[in-house]
Formats: sequence, C-alpha cells, structure tokens
Amino acid sequence: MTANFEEVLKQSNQHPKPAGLVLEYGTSGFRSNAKQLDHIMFRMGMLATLRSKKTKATIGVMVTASHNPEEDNGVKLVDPMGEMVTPTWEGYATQLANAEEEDLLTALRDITEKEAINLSQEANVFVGKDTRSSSARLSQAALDGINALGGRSKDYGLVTTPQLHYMVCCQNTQGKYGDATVEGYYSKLSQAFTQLTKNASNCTDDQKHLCVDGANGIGALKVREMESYLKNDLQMSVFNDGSKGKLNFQCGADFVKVQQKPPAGIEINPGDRCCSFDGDADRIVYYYTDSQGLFHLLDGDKIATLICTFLKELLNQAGLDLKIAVVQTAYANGSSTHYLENTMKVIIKCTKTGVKHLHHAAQEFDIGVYFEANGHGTVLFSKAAEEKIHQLANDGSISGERKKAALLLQSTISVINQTVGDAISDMLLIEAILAIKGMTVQQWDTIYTDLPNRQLKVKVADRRVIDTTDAERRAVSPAGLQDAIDCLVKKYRQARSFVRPSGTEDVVRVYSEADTQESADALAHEVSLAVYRLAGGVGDEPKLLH
Ligand code: 16G
Ligand code: MG
Repeated sequence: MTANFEEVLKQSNQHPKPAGLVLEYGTSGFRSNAKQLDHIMFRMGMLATLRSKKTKATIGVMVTASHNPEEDNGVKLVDPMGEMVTPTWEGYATQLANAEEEDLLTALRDITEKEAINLSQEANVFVGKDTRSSSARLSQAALDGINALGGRSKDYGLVTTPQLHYMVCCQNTQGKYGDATVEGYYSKLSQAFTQLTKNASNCTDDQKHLCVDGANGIGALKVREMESYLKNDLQMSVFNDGSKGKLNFQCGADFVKVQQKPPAGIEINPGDRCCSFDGDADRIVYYYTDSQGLFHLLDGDKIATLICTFLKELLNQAGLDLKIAVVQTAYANGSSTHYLENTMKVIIKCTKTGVKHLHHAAQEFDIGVYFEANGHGTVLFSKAAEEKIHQLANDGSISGERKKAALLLQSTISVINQTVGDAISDMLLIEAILAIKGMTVQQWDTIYTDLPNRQLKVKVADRRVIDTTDAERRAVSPAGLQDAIDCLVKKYRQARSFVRPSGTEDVVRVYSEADTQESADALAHEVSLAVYRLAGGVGDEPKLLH
C-alpha cells in the first residue's frame, strides 16, 4: 500500500495542481477551461480506481464538457450500472481535486479509510473522450491516474457520453445489457429500430428522412458510423459534422433550445424534420420551420409527451397494467405538464435540475419517462415491468393486436439506452414512433401548444445567497425575493416564474412563461431586476430585451 502511494506521488509530479485553484464537481462533473484540468483528470483517474475497488465493478471516466465551448473540458464519472456517480463520491471528487500537492496522500488515505477500501482489490476503469482538441491529452492524464493506483484501464477513445455509460453497464451485467463495444451498441439499437419500423405503414422515403445537426462534435462522428447498421431504414443528412465548424458554436441542442432558432450550418426547407445533438450527444431537440419561415421547437417536454403517448397506447393494446410516470423539472413548459396531467392522466413528478435527480425519481415507477426541457432524457423500465413485457411478447397463446403491441414494447426497451439520456437512442425511438404512427413533425407539434417563455441570467456577487425549495420552484432566501416574484407573476396571465443558482455557471438563472412572448419577456426582465436588487447583482442592471 505504501509502495502504491509512493508511485502516486512520483506520477502526480507530472500532473501538478496549480496551487490555490479550487474547482467543484458540479451538476454533472468538473467543467472548466481545459488548461486548468490536467491534475483533475489524473486525480479522477485515481478516484475512479478507488470507486472500482470499492464496488468491485467497472467504473467509467468520460472526458467531455458537453455543450460548453471548445476551449473548455471536463470529466464525468460513471457508476457500475451506468448511472452517474453517487453524491458521497461527488464530495470525494471535490476533496481530492482541491487537495494541494502536499496533501494529496492524506486525501487519498482519507477516502480509502472512510470507505474501507481494500487496496489490493482489482480495479477496472473504462475511459472515453469527446472531440475537443484538449481531450486526447486530458484522457491520457486520466489513464495515468488509473495506472498510478494499479487499476486496469480500457481506452475507448472517441465515444459519446451515453455510449460510455452503456459500455460500463454491459460490462457489469456480464453482457446481459449488450456487448461492451461500440459495435455492440450499434447492433443492438439498430436491430431494435428495424424491428420497430418493419411494419410501419406509412413509411415513405420522405418520412424516413431526417436532418441531424451534430454540433460539430462526437455525435456527428458516431451517427455516421451507425449509418451502415441502419441500412435504409433511416436516411440522415448530417450537418455540423466537425469537418469545418467549431464545436457547439452557433449550433447544437443547447444553442437551438436557448436561442429558439435553427443552428448555423444547416440547410433546411420548410417542413423538413430536424434534430440537434449537444457536444457529447446526451441531449436532443427537434424542430422545423413552416412555410412562413417560422421556427418551431420540439423540446424535451414534447419528446416526453410523444414517448408517453406511444407507450400508453401500447400498454393498453397489450392489456398490461403498468404504472407510467413522467418526471420533469421546473423548466418544463406549463402546457406540457397540463396536457400530461389532465389529458393523458399520467403521474407527474417534478425534481431539481440535473439528470441524476430525474433518473432517481423515474426509478420509482414501472415505467418512468424522464426529460429535461433542454432535451436530456430517457425511459426507465423496472425489472418487473421488463419481465412482464418479455413474458407477454413470448406468450404463444396471444395473437393479433395484443401480440403486436407486446412485441413493439419489447423492441422499444431494446432501442432505449436506460443508463442515461442518449441523443442517438432517443432519435431512433422518436423516428420509430413517428413512422409507426404515420405522424409528421407538424402533427406531433400540435399535441399541445407551448406557452411562450424566456430564460435569462443575472450576475450576482455570490449566487449561493439564493436558496430554493419545492424542486427549485420557490426561493426561500434572500428575504423578500419570493414575495417579489409572486407579485410580479400576478400581473400576467397564465404566468409562472422561478429563479435558481446555476450548477454549471457563475450566474443566477431566471425562467418565466406567460400567455404572450411580450409578457414572458417583460416578466423575466422584472424578475431579473428583483434578483439584481435583492440578491446582490453586479455589473449593469438587467435590461429589457428588444
Ligand atoms: C448539466 C446537467 C443538465 C442540467 C444542466 C443545468 C447532466 C448530465 N447535465 O448540463 O441535466 O440541465 O446542467 O445547468 O446532469 P445549470 O445548473 O447551469 O442551469
Ligand atoms: Mg451533454
């Protein structure tokens, strides 16, 4: 054990921590300018090794900063079943990342003792990276960290974040979830897609065509790799494939969702069905422009609604009594919540922002559909629900519509990446649903009409002065802020607004929605002013848009 730690010190000299630098394991890992991250990667390689020894399972390390600019990078840790690492270990990650060089061994010993880790236990870590120019160097630092603690590593090179989550889950379930290779991932998903769509009635070539904005990132590369597996069942035109444009620059899911406009670098005709991935392909949003050139966004809420509608219909046809719920966050458009609750009559849960919260809440149901409005989401099936579906699909005594529905449900389970939101898997599921239902993107869009909304950011001296409750829908501090918001909201129709400190940027986020865009904009502006005045705003006062 001592020998191990000596080796650590020697290697850590190659990845020194800039003295005084403090970074935090945020909502989904560390994220910062790539120049600051070498020691973080080395140390996260070590932490993943400890986590692997502790869990006696394979752990994942993904080098990516998702939708952040190309200059940034980051790292996400993946737990044995492909889920995000537990909160206690997020705390360890922050401690280990911030220990000064001379305190590194103490920090490692501390974790080892607290978790009673047997250091002679074998360790296995899977590493993946996105297409950022800094990713190769940084993933090497992570591999060095794994090596320093005597862990075994497997470097998957360029993969999407959800692919790495998938691989970790496959490995730890001894292949039950699939083969722990990218080829295995493509085969499983594409076969399920072919099964789902083979009897789709209205599937003309027009309907099979989809424009994909790859955000100039890893998603573009991977969707291209997958094309041959899909044969002609889905015809994609891939834009922003990284051959010329800059990663996430004026493109990708985050840009499209926040700016509410199409990305640069894509040629679309009115009515074309389009989707955008984010920089590590764990988010997706859909959109189209109409004949007047008006832009229509189909975000995570619309995606959740489409999937939920489809699953409910199949469950009905199959005669299966399984409890289905939709998990959202405060950002979910009020219209979507209203539609799901009152028309679809499904259970709705609202959690704090961040995939881990939604994922956790979705695990409580037979079928939990979770989506953030920004397009990150997936569907979770409980073990019991999966078993019931498989049993019915293989039941020789049923036939007709019931049999067909059971088989479709079975393929639906296979096309979904249940470990985490996955742009490629979500895309295939959505495309299959539209094909099966013979539905156009415009028809999907009319399921309900979004309330106009606006998101703004306010800079404050210390965003931690804002504390929230009720899944971030109400502010409990600073004093007077929630009362101010309540008064402002009353001035508008169908209005709602909330504020929360960002978990990824040093800002306070403001969300508003109302019956018209003008009202939503005015409300967001007024709430921003209240934040600025009551929560220690810095810089210029927020101005009204337009
Ligand atoms: C991260 C989260 C995303 C969340 C966003 C909120 C994951 C994988 N990603 O990107 O779910 O919506 O942070 O950012 O958990 P914010 O706290 O800056 O608003
Ligand atoms: Mg992402």
